[in-house]
Amino acid sequence: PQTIYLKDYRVPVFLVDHVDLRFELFDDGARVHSVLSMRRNPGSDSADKSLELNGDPLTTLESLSLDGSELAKDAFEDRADKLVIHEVPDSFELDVVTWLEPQNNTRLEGLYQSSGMFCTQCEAEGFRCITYFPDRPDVMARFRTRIEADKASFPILLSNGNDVEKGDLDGGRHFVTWEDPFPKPCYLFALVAGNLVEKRDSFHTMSGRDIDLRMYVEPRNAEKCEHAMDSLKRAMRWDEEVYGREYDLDIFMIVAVDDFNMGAMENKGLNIFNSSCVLASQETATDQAFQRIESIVAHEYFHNWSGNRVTCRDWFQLSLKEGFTVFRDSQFSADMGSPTVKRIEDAAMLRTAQFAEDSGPMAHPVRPESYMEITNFYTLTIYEKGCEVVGMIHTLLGPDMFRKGSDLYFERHDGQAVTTDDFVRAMEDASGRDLSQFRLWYEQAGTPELTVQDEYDRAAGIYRLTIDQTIPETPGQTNKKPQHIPFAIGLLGTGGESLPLKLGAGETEAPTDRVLELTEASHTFEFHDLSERPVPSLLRNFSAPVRVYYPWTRDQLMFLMSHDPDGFNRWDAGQRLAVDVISGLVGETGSEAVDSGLTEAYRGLLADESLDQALVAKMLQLPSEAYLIELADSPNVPDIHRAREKVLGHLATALRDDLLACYQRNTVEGSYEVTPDAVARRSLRNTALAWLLHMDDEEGRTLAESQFEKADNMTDRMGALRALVNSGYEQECERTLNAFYEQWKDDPQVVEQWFAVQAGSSRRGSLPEIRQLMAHPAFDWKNPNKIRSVIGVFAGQNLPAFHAEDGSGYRFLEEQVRRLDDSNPQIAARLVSPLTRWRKFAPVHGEQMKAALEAIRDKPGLSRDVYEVVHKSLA
Ligand code: DPP
Ligand code: ZN
Repeated sequence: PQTIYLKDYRVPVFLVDHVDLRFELFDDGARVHSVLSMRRNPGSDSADKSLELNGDPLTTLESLSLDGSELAKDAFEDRADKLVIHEVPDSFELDVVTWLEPQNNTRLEGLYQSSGMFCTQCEAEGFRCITYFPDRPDVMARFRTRIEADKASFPILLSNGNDVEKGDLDGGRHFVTWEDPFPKPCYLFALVAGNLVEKRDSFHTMSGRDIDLRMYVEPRNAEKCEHAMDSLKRAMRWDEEVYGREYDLDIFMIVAVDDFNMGAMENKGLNIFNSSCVLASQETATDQAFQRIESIVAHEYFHNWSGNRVTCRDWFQLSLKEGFTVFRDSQFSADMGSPTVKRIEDAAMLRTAQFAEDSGPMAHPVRPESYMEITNFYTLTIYEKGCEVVGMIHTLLGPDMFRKGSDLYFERHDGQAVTTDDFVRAMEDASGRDLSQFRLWYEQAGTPELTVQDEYDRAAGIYRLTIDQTIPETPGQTNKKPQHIPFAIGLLGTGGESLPLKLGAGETEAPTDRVLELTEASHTFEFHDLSERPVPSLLRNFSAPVRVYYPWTRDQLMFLMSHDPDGFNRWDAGQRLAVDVISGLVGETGSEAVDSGLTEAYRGLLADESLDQALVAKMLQLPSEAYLIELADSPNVPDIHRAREKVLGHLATALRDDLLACYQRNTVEGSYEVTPDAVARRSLRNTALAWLLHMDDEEGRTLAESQFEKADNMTDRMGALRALVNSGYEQECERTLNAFYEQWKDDPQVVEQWFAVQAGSSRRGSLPEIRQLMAHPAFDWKNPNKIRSVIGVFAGQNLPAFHAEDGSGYRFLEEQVRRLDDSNPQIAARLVSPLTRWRKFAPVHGEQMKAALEAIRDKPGLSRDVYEVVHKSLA
């Protein structure tokens, strides 16, 4: 496969002004008539007379005419993935007719069928599977789309924009025509045809327009739309208030489909969602799912401005829309719930998974320099690190200047396809700040490492912090330059009070919170007028996506856990303490004691009702195995698992009565609500239950069984089931799993949760048990959610089983990837990810992981998607 480079970017030679599409949908295929109004791009200096369009080997070209005349066979060349017309005038109309087989499209790119309905996924390069087209985001056109299908089977026919015409046709068929007045890249094109029910609502915009909101779902899901619709309305209001962005079309539609590679897609006016990211009811979705749905609905909606009105020039700029939009949805979620908890969740995910990506063979900058297959670059680096980069601009500029910058960005680039550099320039121009060094965040891969040293000069009353910055090497990048890092800090006195941060000797008024700006490889900051040695609170609110090394003592960490006014750092201190305690036990086989300081800190948390319970619920979660592995050098996963289990067992035993009291106290009265407080209470209860069952406590078992019976919501039902699954109560677990399945077997979203709770459990998810799940009638090789909930969860969460000493977990994944590579390469390439970091692990594991990668590499006919991941990992 070919590598594509950013440095090779050239403006398109031909532009498309208008696209007229006509889809004839049949049981055995679809015919697509496309009329393109094209002209030479005045901005291109190429004199090339030939026209190149992208295509796909699975699409059949039926006819091709230019300005009304059918092209002779020698006038063009139909290569598998490209159509070259040897000579075209400066302005012309091109008629293309293609034939596709959506019913056989298992890649789920382009036009395909999912549970009988037709739907599309065109980002990044799916439109070329539908018709021949200059499939690149800087070609923006107006689309008119007519869809024809059998009326009884496909009463609902949708595309982007407004429906302008509809009517009946012969043979029981009908049509609807849609027109989208906004020019857009073809990756935002969408079509849906199905037998769907419609849920309607409306939104009154800030300028007084009424927008028609519609959700389309399969009839069995009719009662699962309310939460998404409410979330949508909150997101629309929020974007008006916080960013001044109003919706632009008269209709906004959301469709739920079961078979979907991604979480959701922001097609103009017609967002398509993976069912699991949009459908919810109290009975079937957990609190976490409710929150995830709210944020994804908002994310896709926010793309209407950050992505659709202003789009990407090329796919190297993907983070332009994704980083910014994730930042926007994070702000939104923070505003809707608990900002501290949201920050903790985002940072935990980043530190666990993005840091891992950034130190592995697939590490790439937020704006990559090259790729083979762009779908491999929908990564945590593009999304989550990209979000952090935008967040740092927000921190450096402050909210008002940031808003000025975003206003300027939208105004200056409305209707254009632009670059991350254009975004930064708008921020600079609006604020007057120089972000030239800051741009390195887009160019350099790798997680910066900050080493912090301090000294206290009692006689002078000065406390000095020295911060050294280095950025590790990543594939293709060495000798990196220091980056511009906002480093938020505070200093605490022995009584826990916040001390003024006087950076100059004469400073009288000084804040107790400061954002230090690091720009050099080393900086020393002096804080004056301090009569005692302070405890530093570093990188408050996780102000930059970096690793911080400072020799905290356990006493300092316990102090910060209970005194730091920065909620994020309180949590972080607890995590660091737990990491320290668990790491100290890794590989030990004796009966080493668990630090009583940790036990007492947790006891304090469990008892203290004056604390924000949402924060307490987060603080009670021990660092995940994945995070512990990420932090370790040459980790031995089974050893880490045992050490963590040991600490968990110790805490659960020592705190038994506190856990029972916490469980009883946090009963949620009244009707089900997804408020931060109610979510926190359910989380505390379910954590207490999990810990009790972890040590097979009889009272805990009784509580779990009765909670399972009585639960009126999925959070509590799943909490009880999960606790039983991870306990030694095999019979009770079996009975509960069966009861759960019997009750919910007709609901795919719930069955996916049932798969995941087993596949992710180190007690229930042994390899033979995983194979049984895959043999279960509800498992479906064509459905990405099923693959993710069994194979993905096994390899990503059931870490001791995946990393079994005998290599069986690795060989299992190898087998599944090879199998999936033919039918759905995008999902196959994602599944490879846990193997890619083979160099990190102890050699006994690493060598076997490498062997699995080699076996995948040697599969005949390997897809480009998997090829890229495997070759880069082995390089
Ligand atoms: N649908 C994906 C997202 O919203 C890709 N754009 O992030
Ligand atoms: Zn997105």
